[in-house]
Amino acid sequence: MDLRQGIGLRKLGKTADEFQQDLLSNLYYRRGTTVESASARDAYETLSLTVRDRLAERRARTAAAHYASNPRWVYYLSAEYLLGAQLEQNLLYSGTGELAASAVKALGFSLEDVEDLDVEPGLGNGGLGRLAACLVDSLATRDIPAVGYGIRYDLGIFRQVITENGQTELPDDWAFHGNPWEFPAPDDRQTVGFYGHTEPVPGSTTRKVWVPGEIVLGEPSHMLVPGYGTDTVNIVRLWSAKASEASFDLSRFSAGQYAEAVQEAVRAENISKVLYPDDSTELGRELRLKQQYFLVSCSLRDIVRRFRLRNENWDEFAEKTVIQLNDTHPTIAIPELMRLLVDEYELEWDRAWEITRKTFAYTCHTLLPEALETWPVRLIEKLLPRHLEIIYLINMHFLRTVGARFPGDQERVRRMSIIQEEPERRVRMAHLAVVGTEAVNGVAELHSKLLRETVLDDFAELWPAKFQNVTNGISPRRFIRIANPRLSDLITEGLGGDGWVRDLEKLAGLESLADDASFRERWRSIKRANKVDLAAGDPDSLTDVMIKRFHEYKRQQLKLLHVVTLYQRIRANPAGDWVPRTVLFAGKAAPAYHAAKDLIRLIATVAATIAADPVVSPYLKVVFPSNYNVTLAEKIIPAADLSEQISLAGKEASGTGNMKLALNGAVTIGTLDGANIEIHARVGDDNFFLFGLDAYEAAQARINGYQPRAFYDHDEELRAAIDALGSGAFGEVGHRVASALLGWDEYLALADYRAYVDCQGRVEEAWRDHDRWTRMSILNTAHSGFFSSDRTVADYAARIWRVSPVPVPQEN
Ligand code: GPU
Repeated sequence: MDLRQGIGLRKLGKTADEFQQDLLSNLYYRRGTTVESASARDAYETLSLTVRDRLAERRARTAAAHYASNPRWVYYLSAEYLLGAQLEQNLLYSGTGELAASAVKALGFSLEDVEDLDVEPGLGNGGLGRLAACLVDSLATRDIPAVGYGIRYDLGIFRQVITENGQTELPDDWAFHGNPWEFPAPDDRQTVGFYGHTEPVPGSTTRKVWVPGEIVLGEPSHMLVPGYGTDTVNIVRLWSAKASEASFDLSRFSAGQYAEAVQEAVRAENISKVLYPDDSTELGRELRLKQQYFLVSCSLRDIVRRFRLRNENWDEFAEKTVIQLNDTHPTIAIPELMRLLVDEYELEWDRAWEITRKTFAYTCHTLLPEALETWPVRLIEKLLPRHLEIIYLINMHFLRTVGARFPGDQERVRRMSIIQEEPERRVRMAHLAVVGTEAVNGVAELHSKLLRETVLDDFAELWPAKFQNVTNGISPRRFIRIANPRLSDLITEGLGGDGWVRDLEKLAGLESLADDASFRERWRSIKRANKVDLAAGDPDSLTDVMIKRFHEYKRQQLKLLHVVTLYQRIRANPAGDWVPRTVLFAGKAAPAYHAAKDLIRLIATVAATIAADPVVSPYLKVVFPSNYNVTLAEKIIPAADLSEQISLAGKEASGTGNMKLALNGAVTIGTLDGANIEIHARVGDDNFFLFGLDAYEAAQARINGYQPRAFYDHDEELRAAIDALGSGAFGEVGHRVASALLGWDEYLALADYRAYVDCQGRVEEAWRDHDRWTRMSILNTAHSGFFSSDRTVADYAARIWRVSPVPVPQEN
């Protein structure tokens, strides 16, 4: 048989018998056990391998098709991926759900037992990491040749336990039992240098030799990323740090110095030991910079290796390659590619710069000044001495351009420089990312506009064409088809087919069904059944959810003030006609973010107080499930009635939870922030509860000397709520939160309190009218089509990446 003809593989069977046969083969040959002694974990591992084999066959055809067409590739560089649980996804994407259920049953287990053992790899913090996962899903679904590069952290985002004392953090050893979804690829191992010094190259003015002081190995493994409704299977390639053999000190070990013997190896392997659990705040730690360079160095060498499989001429590199930087975390890739091209491949500086600039594109995910990464010059100098020299050269050329365009404007040069001088010299990674790329985008319309008008205004003036918007999106597969099977089935029935799962704009067809009373009734009972499954509270109560990372700008404190106000109103009038509500908070706080952790603790305490109050508890319940992650989100979102998106306008770059909730028929109460604006524009005023300051008013309020006390003084209910929190009944934590609000209130919670609480009154009015609410719910889903990450990827492909699909033939 000629292996170069096609992929040389037999197709795996599609019948129940064939599937079961394959499962048995895997049980005996790969798991090494028997039917009689198979545990639930054996069943899980074996099923996973059986499903994986089906994707691997498609992967082989995909790779063959990509190799044959030598296409332009998208490489997505991201420090974070929140891929979610894999088994259920891969059953759906391989169309083997029913085969799997019966095969597993024959082994004596249910599919649910087995799915419970599937642990999600928590290799990210929040929205940014989940966005990366949605984009790679949609890249595969759109048949775009792509690889996602990331770090295989041994420990993912911490496991959170909520008690009345607030949040505690436990390590997340996600791959403790192994991970059946990944393929190690030790042959593609890379060598990464750190520290050391540079030496001149005789006869060259631009080239240098970098002599690193430490060497670490990067070992890749990949996970399969199947497209939905297509044969494409792409990969994410994750790097683990490995110590070289030489770093184990055998003589020390023999002398009984066990700790010292492994010390160097431990230090090397610590690079991929743990995900930094901070979300959108800059963290100035040497190990974090090491992680960033580790990811970049391994990935760029891999990209170059792949390029050279089919190409020789460097002039084609930027035509065959686009590298998307997911925020600034991988921005050191810009000087690293320059270093490879100039020092190692001996290209002229100008030619190397031309290639580099054309290769990269940068997505910015924030407006918060504290989230814009900068690194101390002396740290980069120590860790990456050659990169600092290259950054200086890039900056010199860049500032010449600025000087030529704006002669004599020294102030502008100072503002735009890649190097910040005061109070200490630091490298501004966002500036480096803008200078070294072909395109820069924000993640929602308002965000992209504010980037151009504020944070990056000088750059937008210099290079207006470089700045774009690509509004975020979410995978309809994971966030409705998998998460909400009941609603998905009803939609499929209502629309007469399941084409909407690949073409989400088709949901618009639900609009007319909103007027159909029996359809509304079914919609409503599905929402109720999802609430019963979630078991968070009375399924007939208004399920009001705020699920996202804890951050002051997102304003969980504003939601808490509302809860306290409801509590006080009910206490004052127990016989009132109250709308029963279940308020669900979920989310993690960065372990060192004390204000956010205070808030979690305060919410937990308030929840307990309400639960213990016989007068209030029939109407108001506050729940705070532990450990919010993708898996938990998939359970909460289908059960939500009301979606809280109440960040201070101008602070949330986009938000993506807002899209997931609207897609599942939750109605949003929200500010004019991030993608809320685009949701509001599509669902319309009647189907969205809008309140609060807009971004310009919020910025203006600060400038005009905002006084939180004035709001406290003039609003009796607000005063009562804050006084209750600060009264001592909730301890020191209540005190701290209350006085932070009264003293400074960075995110204007008090300014928006009255508008918010009154808006919640309109929510209750709408809720009392079941028909009206259900109509709103259906129309939210109907108008969510735009928020598919398939559309996001199509936007990037057309306007930033300029790539086309490469379909994978069904047979080889
Ligand atoms: N985001 Br910067 C993160 O999750 N982590 C970060 O470090 C930074 C941004 C979020 C934004 O806060 C959110 O608004 C956005 O929807 C998401 O990235 C994806 O773009």
